[in-house]
Amino acid sequence: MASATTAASKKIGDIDLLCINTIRTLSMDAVQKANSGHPGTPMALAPVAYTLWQDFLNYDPADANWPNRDRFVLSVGHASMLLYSLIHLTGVRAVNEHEDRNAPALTIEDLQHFRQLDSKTPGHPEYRMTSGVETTTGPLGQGCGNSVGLAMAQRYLAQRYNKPGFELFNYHVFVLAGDGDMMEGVSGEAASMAGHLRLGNLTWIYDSNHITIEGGTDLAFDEDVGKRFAAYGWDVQHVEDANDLVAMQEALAHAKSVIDRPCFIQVHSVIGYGAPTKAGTNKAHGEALGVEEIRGAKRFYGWPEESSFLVPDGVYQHFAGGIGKRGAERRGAWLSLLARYKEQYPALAAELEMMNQHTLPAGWDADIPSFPADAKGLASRDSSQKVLNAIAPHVPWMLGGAADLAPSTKSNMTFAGADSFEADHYGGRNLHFGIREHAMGSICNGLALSALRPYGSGFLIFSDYMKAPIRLSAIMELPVLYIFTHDSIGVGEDGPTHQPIEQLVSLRSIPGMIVIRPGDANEVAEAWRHVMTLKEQPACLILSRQTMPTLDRGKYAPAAGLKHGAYILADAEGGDPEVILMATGTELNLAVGAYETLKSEGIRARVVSFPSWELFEAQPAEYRHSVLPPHITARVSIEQASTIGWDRYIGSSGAAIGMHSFGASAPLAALLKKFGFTPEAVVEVARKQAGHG
Ligand SMILES: Cc1ncc(C[n+]2csc(CCOP(=O)(O)OP(=O)(O)O)c2C)c(N)n1
Repeated sequence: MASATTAASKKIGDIDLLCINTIRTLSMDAVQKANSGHPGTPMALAPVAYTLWQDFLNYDPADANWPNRDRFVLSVGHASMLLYSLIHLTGVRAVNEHEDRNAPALTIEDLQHFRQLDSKTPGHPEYRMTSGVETTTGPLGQGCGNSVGLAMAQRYLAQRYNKPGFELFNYHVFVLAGDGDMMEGVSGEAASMAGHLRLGNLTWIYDSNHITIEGGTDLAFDEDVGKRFAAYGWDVQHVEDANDLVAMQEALAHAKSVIDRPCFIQVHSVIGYGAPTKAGTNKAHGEALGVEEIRGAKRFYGWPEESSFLVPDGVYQHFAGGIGKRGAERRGAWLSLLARYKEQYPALAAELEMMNQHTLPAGWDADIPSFPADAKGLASRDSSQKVLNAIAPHVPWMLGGAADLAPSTKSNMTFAGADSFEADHYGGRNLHFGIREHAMGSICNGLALSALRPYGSGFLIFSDYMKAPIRLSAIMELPVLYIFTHDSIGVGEDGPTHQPIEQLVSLRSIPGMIVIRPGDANEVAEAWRHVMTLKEQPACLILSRQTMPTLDRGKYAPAAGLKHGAYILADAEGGDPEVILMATGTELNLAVGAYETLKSEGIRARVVSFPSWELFEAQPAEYRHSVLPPHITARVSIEQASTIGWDRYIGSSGAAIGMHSFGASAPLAALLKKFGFTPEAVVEVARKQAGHG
């Protein structure tokens, strides 16, 4: 254990205690009024959070978006009232688009509407809903994972944009985490990576209160967490009593002084501190304390027992004179630094502007290749790599990597200067997540929260390992790009453990997620062209390991149709189609082959390339009906995945060629035959649909 260095610890006075008890009682009162929530942890951690915010956090409540602000992540999202109380008491101003800008982010009335419909104080902190909330937390461990992305972003920004005399980015990332966070695997993955990357700008404060929902942590958890973090390469300190403000100040001062490794502060606290019968028990964790218990706690704090939502005189002013004053000074100095930076480094300043506005530089897509028709073609993972490397040099704030699969997912940036992001080179753009899919997703969210454009890649099958952060990208409306390859039974000999079946429909079922499975190299190019313009939506690119022909776009419709989600690739001649064939990815070529055969037999068919359900659903009904006319009910979908969902497009009488079981380990040709993905099988189904069977 590293010893705490001496800090410039200030004297603790009555006003400090008054502020702390205000946080505690606001939290208790809000949970009581809602009759729902988690009072115990805010009561226990109020002194810790107070010390951090009031004495350390470089944060200007007047601008919660200031790019160089220290980040505070409440990974124990269930203790949301702790954060809401701080946002209110420090006078954070609203900055989100839908909010009344510059009004207080949270008023006392907002605290009184805790957990109510449309309130700004939902059960768990939600990014974009409440200014001052840096990330959505609640699923335990995610805040920890996000924080590593936030810290990596600072390191990248500092490396690229800081110049002698211009330290534009030097912020620190602080996390409050609990036993639940420490038990979740994602925090271990993320901590291991943070230790490897020697992220000295990251501090996790671990609230060790030995209580979770079922009771004592000894029911399930007895390792020495501090030793684990020491083994990860973190600096580890202990604070024996969460109420010891001096010890907390010293620990935080030490954490800020350590610059070559992340810091871990294990704080010992009593959940529900001050509650007469529930303190130190799981009864203080997740329910309102009850009127009598609250009275008793208030008595213990020396608080008026009958008061409710009381903010005593002097509390707002005290915060204003601490975090408020310090933040305003720091931000003021930073803004003048930025003004001088703009004069001296106009090109870099312009980059920062674009990055923060989520716009793209002129000509960002100028080098995207157009792929000539080719019967053999190439795997979509390969065309994707070409397109990625045509775009990324133009967008220096785009960073990404894989969970140890970059040679397979073809997600490496290969141009000069792309390099690897490592502890001795934070300017690298290729991220090596190691075999840590869950942390990869969570870190990508942290990078996107920092206005960078991240991508993470892996095999589609392992998207299951990172479903929670993928879902959170969508909830937070973050433009994270997920590149998933090896997208079907086409994986062949690796067998059912590696062959995705239900993953595609599962990703498509996430509200707000854009899933694109392009059907040839030019559709891959169009897919990238589209996803790069997304500002508030995550996307999944679903790519193949095996080759697919590059279609002759002189003969078939241009790939630009991809932006509509589905488009007519080839149509019937001489009348309405007798059957519509819809396909995605590698199966598009099967549809085209079947179309040509049917044509030679005099059967009128239409091929609809259908790379993205979500983009298609966003089209006006008129367009959708032009592609899939309601009166043409003979329809076939072809996709090497679960057929669930295709009924939406094939209707009740159509046929879905897809997977109805797990796959198998065998050479691809054998699998295609076994599971019905041959030209003959498709033609037969189509013929039947068209009434010629
Ligand atoms: C991934 C995940 N699993 C389960 C939960 C449900 N849950 C919320 S709080 C909690 C217990 C957390 O214990 P701890 O971190 O010690 O918090 P404290 O009791 O100190 O408030 C659990 C299991 C969750 N929010 N996220």
